[in-house]
Order: sequence, then C-alpha cells, then structure tokens
Amino acid sequence: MSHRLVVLISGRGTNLQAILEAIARDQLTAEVALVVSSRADAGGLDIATRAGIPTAVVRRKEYPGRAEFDQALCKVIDDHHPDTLVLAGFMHVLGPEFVNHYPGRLLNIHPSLLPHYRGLDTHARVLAAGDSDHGCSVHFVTEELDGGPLIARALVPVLANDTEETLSKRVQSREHVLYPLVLSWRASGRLRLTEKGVELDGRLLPPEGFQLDWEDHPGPVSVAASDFGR
Ligand code: NHR
Ligand code: GAR
Repeated sequence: MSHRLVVLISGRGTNLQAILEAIARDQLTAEVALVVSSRADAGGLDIATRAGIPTAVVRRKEYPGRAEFDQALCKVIDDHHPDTLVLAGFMHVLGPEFVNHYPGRLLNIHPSLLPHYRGLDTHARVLAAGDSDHGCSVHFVTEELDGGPLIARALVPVLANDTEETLSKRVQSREHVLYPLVLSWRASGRLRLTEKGVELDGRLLPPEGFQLDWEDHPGPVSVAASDFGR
C-alpha cells in the first residue's frame, strides 16, 4: 500500500507541484490522496485538479472559532486515511484539536532557518537584519507555532543586492528539493518522531535536523535520485 499524503495549502502550490513531480520521477513513492485549501482561489487547487487529485476547500471565515475550523478540516481529511499530513504554504494557525489528532504525522515547511524567524514575513526580516544566511526548515508540527521538532533545513546565501523577491525565489527553489526529500524518508518509513526526538533510520538527528548545504545542490536543480529513500 502506498504512503498516503494529504497536502494543505492556501496559495500557489509550488511545493505541491514539486511533490507531484518527485512522485512522477519515482523519487518519492507516495500518493497525494487529497489537497485541502483554505482559499477557493488558491492556484494549488488547479495543480491538483489537473493531476486528477481530489480537492476540498475549508475556509476559516465560515467557522465561529478555531476549534470548529480544526474539526471541519479533520472531518474532510480523515475520509482519505492519510499517513502523513503536509502543510505547504498553509496560512492558518492550527489548534490542539487538529495537531493532537495527527501525532507525529503532521509536517510543515517554513521559509526560515528555524528556530530563527518564526511567523510571517521572514524574508523581509532577514534582509532588515542583514543576515548572510537564510533558508527553509521542515519540522513536525506541534501546538507551538513553528516550534516543533526540526527534521531538516536547507541553507541559502543572502546576496548583496537581494530583494524580498530574489531571496524568496532562492529559498523556494530549495523548498522544492527539501520537502520531497523529507517526504521520501517518511514514505519509506525511515523518519519517526519519538520521545527522544526526530529519528532517521533509527538514529537521533541533531536538534537542528539534517542540513542540506547550498554548495551541495546549487541552483534550481533537483537532488539526484540516489539521495532519496531506498
Ligand atoms: N499550527 C501549529 N499549531 N503549529 C505550527 O507550527 C503551524 C501551524 C499552522 C501553520 C505554518 C506557519 C509557517 O510556516 C503553520 C505552522 C500561519 C501563521 C499565521 O500567523 C503563522 C505561521 C504559519 C502559518 N497565520 C495567521 C493566523 O492568524 C493568518 C495570516 C493570514 O491569514 O495571512 O492564523 O509560517
Ligand atoms: C512557501 O515559501 C512556504 O515556505 C511558505 O509559503 C510559501 C508557499 O508557497 N509558508 C508560509 O509562509 C507558511 N506561513 P507555495 O504555495 O507555492 O507552496
């Protein structure tokens, strides 16, 4: 039985697209069972539809509180029996009702080198601070916003003439490599959250997670198939 992913989005869905491309290239042995969007106009919905994947829209505004929103999401999702839930540009904070329903099965990609720059507008804040390194992080989602155990980070340099646009593009090109890589570990049963922390192949990862360096995979190229799960 193939590993079932449910992907939650609010926007363009380029990470969803990268996941689907990794599946098509046999770098990721999994299937996207459902795409859930919090916005009816999210570009990612078209990507899903074109790929023949079922979609659902659950709008935050239609529910009086976060608990009701969380419950509505769970209801839509659970019919599709996910093994792993994938937040990919999902823009709403999830409460305990949702997070605790999927212990050790809920992942997020965040556009910063966590634990630095939790929350929104990360690229602007990195530029304002004058940092020389930036990147993205994949982590298990807990109740603590952007604070769950780290699985992997990809580093990118900040260049002298960077704008929010050029910097976010560089970070996103890494997201499209890092997320499929992490999901391939998940789908092949290599990645687990235990009481001790995040384990890959039964070995505890360091608190900052696995590190993908810019030099190893510069530019918008995909990781070699050999770097993915067996
Ligand atoms: N939920 C929990 N419990 N824990 C996490 O780590 C989560 C989460 C939900 C989403 C993604 C996250 C990111 O990668 C994420 C991680 C939205 C906000 C936010 O403040 C913050 C972080 C993330 C996603 N959203 C506003 C809110 O009030 C709404 C902003 C808007 O609609 O534009 O929900 O960055
Ligand atoms: C990605 O850069 C992701 O890291 C970020 O939004 C973008 C989504 O792009 N996530 C957040 O900011 C979560 N608050 P996509 O819709 O094209 O995958």
